[in-house]
Amino acid sequence: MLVAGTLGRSAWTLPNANAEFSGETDVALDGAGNLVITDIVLGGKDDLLDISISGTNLRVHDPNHTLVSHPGETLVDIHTVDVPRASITGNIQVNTLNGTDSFTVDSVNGNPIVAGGAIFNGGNGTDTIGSSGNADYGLTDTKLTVGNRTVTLIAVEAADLKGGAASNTFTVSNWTLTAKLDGQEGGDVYIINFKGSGAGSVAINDTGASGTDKGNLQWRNRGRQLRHHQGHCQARQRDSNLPTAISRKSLLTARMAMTRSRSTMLPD
Ligand SMILES: [Ca+2]
Ligand SMILES: [Ca+2]
Ligand SMILES: [Ca+2]
Repeated sequence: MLVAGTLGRSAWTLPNANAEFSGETDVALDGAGNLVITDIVLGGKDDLLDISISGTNLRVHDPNHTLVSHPGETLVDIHTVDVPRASITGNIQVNTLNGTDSFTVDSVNGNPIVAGGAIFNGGNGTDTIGSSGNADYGLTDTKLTVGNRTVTLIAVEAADLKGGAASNTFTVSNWTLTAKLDGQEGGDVYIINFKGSGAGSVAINDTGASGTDKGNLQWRNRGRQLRHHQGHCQARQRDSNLPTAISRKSLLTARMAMTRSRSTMLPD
């Protein structure tokens, strides 16, 4: 959209009128009952989207950008659109296009992913799938499961998964990208399956002060790295098919430390 006008003898233009007047991210139901969320800024922007349940609605939110609503939806404020969950009979499609984007599934009020699942297409740039709240999570290069619901990942390069106050299980398999896991409070379980080739990394940084966290690390190939830090332990194994003596010891230390209660973990 281009708006032009005159003021006295001068002409003025507002070249970014679309963003000024309409918003920067479109939130629309299509004819098939899919909820389609799209970056509509020319050239893209850095989206910081999250979805959650709000009563009978699915809430779409971006604290940094303005959203566009349509009839049947509620514009709560310029950063927040509510969509009746009953009207989302298909899936949720998130197309963030250009930019360093993130899309977070927030289960604070229950799992917001509809039965038809979601598709997060990050587009160009380094994009992150995120989570928060109580659920069990499964992560691969192409899919995040949140409880019994699925988010298909396309052109997504990183994951930043957080749990909630209860016990949460994180299972990472066939992962060649960059992931951060934080179960927060409660006794959380981390199951990391390092298999195949590739340069994937998983960092576990459990910030919860309660519960006994457990790690199950399966190391079957080269080129992988795992760290469990925040002052507890760190293990690396970058080399060959079998761990070296040093890295085997580190791995065992990591296993032992992660299965102990937090208060008895070894210092760095
Ligand atoms: Ca974007
Ligand atoms: Ca991308
Ligand atoms: Ca937890």
